[in-house]
Amino acid sequence: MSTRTQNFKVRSLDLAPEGLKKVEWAEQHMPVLMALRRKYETTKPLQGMRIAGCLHVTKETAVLVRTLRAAGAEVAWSGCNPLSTQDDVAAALAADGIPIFAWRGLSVEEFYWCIDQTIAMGPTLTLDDGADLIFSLHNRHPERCKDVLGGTEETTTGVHRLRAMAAAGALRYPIIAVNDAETKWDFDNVYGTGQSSIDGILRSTNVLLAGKVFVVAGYGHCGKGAAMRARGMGARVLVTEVDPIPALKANLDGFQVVRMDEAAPLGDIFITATGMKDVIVRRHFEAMKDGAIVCNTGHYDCEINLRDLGEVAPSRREIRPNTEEYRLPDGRRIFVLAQGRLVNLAGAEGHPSEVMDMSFANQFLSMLRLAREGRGLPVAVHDIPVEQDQEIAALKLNTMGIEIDVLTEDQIRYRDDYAAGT
Ligand code: 3DD
Repeated sequence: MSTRTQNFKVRSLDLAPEGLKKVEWAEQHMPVLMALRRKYETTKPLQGMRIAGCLHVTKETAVLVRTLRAAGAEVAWSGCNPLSTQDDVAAALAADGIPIFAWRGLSVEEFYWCIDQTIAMGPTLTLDDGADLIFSLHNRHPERCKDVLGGTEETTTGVHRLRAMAAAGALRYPIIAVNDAETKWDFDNVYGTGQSSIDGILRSTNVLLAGKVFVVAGYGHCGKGAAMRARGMGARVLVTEVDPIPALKANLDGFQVVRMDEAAPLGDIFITATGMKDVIVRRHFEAMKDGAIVCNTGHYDCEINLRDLGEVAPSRREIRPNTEEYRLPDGRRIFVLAQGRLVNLAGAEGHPSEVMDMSFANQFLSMLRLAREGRGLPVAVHDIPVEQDQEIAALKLNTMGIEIDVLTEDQIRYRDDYAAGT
C-alpha cells in the first residue's frame, strides 16, 4: 500500500534515502540545469508561482523539480505514466517537502486522482508530458484555467494533441512546445530514446541483440535512435513507416524498409515508436515466430494491440519481471515487455541524465518565460525562441570543455550580402 499523509502519496517514505542518492547522481550529470539553478536561486524569478507538473518521476525529473523550487516556485507533482514512477525518487521528493502523488503500478483511476491533487493546489503554470494534466484542467476543472498563465509540453504526442486542441479553438491558455526545441528533439528523442529503449529491452530480457532481426516501427526521432543503437549492437534492423519521407531517410541511412506484414514473420524483437494506435495487431501476432519479443517506446500503450494478442493467445504469465509470456494454441510464445507501455521508462530508468539536462533546461527557461510574459502570449502553441536553443547548446558545449569557431564581422557581412554573387 502507498503512504498517505496530508500532502503526498508515494509507495513508502522508507525508500527516500536510496532515492536521494539517485538524485545526487543525476545532479552530477546535469551541469546545464545545475548552472541555471545557481543562476536563479538568489533572485528567485518564480516566486509566487505555483507549478503543477505531470511528468515521469525519475531521478532527472527530481533535479528539475528541485531547480524549479530553488527558483522560488511552489511545486506539486504527479507522474505521467502508471508504470514509469521510480518509487524511491518519489519518496525522496516527498521527504524533501514536495507535494508529490505518484507510485509505480497505480490504476488509471488513481492516475487521474494524482493529477487532481496537483490541480487542487491552484496552479499558475503547468508542466506536462502527454497533455494529460492540461486536458484534465480543461475538461474537468475548467474554472481553474483562468488562473493559469501558461504551460509547457514535453513530448511529441502531447504537442500534436495540443496543436489539434488549439486549431479547434479549445485551448484556454498559451503552451510552449518544449518537445520541438532542437536541444530537446534532436537529443532526448534520438540519443536518449536510442540508448534507453535498448536499456529497457536488455534489463527486461537480457537477450543477445547481435544477429537478431530488430523491427522498428516508426522512423521519427525516437525510432531513428532505436534503429541506430540496435544496429550498433549487431542487430539486423528492419524499419516500417507510413510516411514516405522518414521511410526514404531510413533507406538512405542503410536500413531495410518493409511493411509490418512482411516484418511480422521475420522479427525477433519488435519496438514501436510511432505515436499511433494499432501498429502491431492480430494478423501480425499470428505470423510471428516462436519467442518473438514485442515492446513499445511511444508515449501511450496503444501501439501494440494487447486485446488482439489476448484473443489469439489466451494463456499468459509473467516469466520475468516486466516480461509477460503469451502462449498461442499451437505453442508459439510471444513476449510483451512493460505491458506495452514505454519500455525505456517502465523497464529501465529512462534517458540518461546528460540528454535530460537539455530537455529540462528548456522546461526551466520556458517556465521563467511564462511567469514573465504568459499573460501577454496569444492562446496558442508556441515554439521556443531560437536564442534559447543556442544558449542551451552553448552552455552544454561549455560544460564539456568544447570550444567552437566564431564568425568574423567580415564573414557575417558576407553571409548577409545578398549581392555577393559567385
Ligand atoms: N523521458 C525519457 N527519459 C526520461 C527521464 N529520465 N526523465 C524524465 C522523462 C524522461 C521522457 C522524455 O523523453 C519526454 O521528452 C518524452 O516523453 O518525449
